[in-house]
Amino acid sequence: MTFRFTTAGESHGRGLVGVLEGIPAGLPLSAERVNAELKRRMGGYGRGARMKIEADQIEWLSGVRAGETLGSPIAMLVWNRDWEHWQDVMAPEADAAGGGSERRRQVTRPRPGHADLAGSLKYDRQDARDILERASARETVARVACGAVCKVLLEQFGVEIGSHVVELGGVVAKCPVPIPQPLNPASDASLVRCLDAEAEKEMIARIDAAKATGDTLGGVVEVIALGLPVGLGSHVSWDAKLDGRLAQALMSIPAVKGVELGLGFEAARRKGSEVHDEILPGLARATNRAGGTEGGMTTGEPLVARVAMKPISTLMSPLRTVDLKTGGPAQAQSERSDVTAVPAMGVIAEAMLALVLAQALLEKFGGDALSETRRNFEGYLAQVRARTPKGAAS
Ligand code: EPS
Repeated sequence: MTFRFTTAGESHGRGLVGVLEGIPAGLPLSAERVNAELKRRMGGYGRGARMKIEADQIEWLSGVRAGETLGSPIAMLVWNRDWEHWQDVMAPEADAAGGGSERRRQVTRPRPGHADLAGSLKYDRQDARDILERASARETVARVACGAVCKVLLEQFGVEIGSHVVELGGVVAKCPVPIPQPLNPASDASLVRCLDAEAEKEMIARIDAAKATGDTLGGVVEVIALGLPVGLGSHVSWDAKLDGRLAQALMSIPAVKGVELGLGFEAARRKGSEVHDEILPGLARATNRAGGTEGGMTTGEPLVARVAMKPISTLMSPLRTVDLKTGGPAQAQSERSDVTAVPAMGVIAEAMLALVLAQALLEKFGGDALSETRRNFEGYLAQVRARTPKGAAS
């Protein structure tokens, strides 16, 4: 079965839909589990008023029966509570109050950094709302729902995914060594999902200061997957390489401008002897500077990615722009928004990591039913174990 997922929905439309195909039959699944991830996405200090309106929860539309997947497409719907206030503006019918020349809440002063300008020109729209409604990070609700299902699948194979904020508004956190396990209960306990209490205080102070001046802040999140088997992904073709697929998935998160695996850019500054992870008896590694992939395949070490998010482009003290209606200089439109969404981006990055890893796992082990996937997985692990040199620690 081909693995694929897609989302539909506008930020202030009726709701968001996620469709996920290729998950084997027999995976135990509950709405509670998916909703717990949606709740995590809504959190974080620096979020705006919208998160007070919403209470994101899925309704199953298909693919699950009596608490187990059927192997058919899994469709999930999340209603937008805020839609109630936008019904006329977002109505699909041409004669609705928000339609035609009477359109309300039009956006003609594109925000630098948002999809407003390029989208309006490309799609030939006079009202940038036709672009921003879909470009909004609200779409990530549906990604997180699909990612939550993938997390449940991965857990069946001993894989656990977590994240924490390592930088926000220029404040760099000291990362505890070792990172706490499990990771998410520790990071979720912090208002900014940061494991360094001193840095957390400073991050919160900077968010307050940015809010006071109508500004926004970016940051960096570290996302980690533990328990992966060696050999997911492949070296054989460019589009099979797991590192490339991870980078694409993580870069597709709104406002993300950079992705590093392991040492990332730092690896380019060091000598080879200070970069590569020596192989020890039992095929263990002395270090994990690679961040869990070599040659486009998992090494069996923790997968460690760092994801950099730019500050949100809706500024309450707006930047210069041009009014597309008049062609004259103007101040960019100010829509209600967040001061920062870096803590939430970590949850979204976990979902994207889970989607890519679940796809790679199912590519390798196949199976229409979970029992079949598991048999194939265990057979492969036995094969790898048999290759571990005799007498070595495993
Ligand atoms: C978001 C919902 C949005 C924004 C944010 C993310 O709600 P609203 O536009 O109604 O305030 O809070 O969207 C953006 C940052 C953006 O650039 O569009 C959400 O559910 O995550």
